[in-house]
Amino acid sequence: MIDLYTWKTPNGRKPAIALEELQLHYVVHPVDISHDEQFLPAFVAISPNSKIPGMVDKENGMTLFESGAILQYLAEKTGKLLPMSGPTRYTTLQWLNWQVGGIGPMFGQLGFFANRAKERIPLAIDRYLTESNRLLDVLERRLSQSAYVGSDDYSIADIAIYPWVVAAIINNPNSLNDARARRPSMDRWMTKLAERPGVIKGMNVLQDAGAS
Ligand SMILES: N[C@@H](CCC(=O)N[C@@H](CS)C(=O)NCC(=O)O)C(=O)O
Repeated sequence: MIDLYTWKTPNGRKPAIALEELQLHYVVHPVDISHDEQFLPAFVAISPNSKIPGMVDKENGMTLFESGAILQYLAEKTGKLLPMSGPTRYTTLQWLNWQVGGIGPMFGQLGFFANRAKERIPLAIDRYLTESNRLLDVLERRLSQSAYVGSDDYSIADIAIYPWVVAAIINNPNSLNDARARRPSMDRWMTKLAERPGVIKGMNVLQDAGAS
């Protein structure tokens, strides 16, 4: 049994999708970051950086934070969604890390400066919008050469990237309104992922919990 500590954000949906895809038994514990629950001592004991998601594997006591590490752990626990050796393993991990180091922070800053900041700072919005579009172009090029992001097989790299792309397009309807139309390979990939039962369930994690 796995305890997943999460909230309904792109990073929070990633492990929920993986747990659904891998058909592992898990219990979701909401950490409402809109009410600062990420700073509660019980959660900080699991995630010392006070960010969701966090995870405890009750089978062996393994405690983890950082969504990329959680995805890799779940894949290695089951031997699925990540090759255990060979070049494709490292290509997949490379794209997983690209999401954690690039897409996540850049799309996150775009979301803040374009949608949530009290002050409108055009320079910041322009910087993060330009970088977000550049990252989407990198994704489009990759998906024009490969069925999925890590390789021709669905993997934890797809699971990491998809919730962020969905959120960026929904949250920036004016600036990214033609993001999919301009990127046919990414559009094809998004359509395929959106049909997966595990993706549907994971994307809806905590959907009925209070406001975010
Ligand atoms: N690199 C981390 C990022 C986690 C992260 O930024 N989580 C956000 C939600 S998407 C969070 O907990 N924010 C609360 C805060 O910043 O106080 C990961 O991939 O797990």
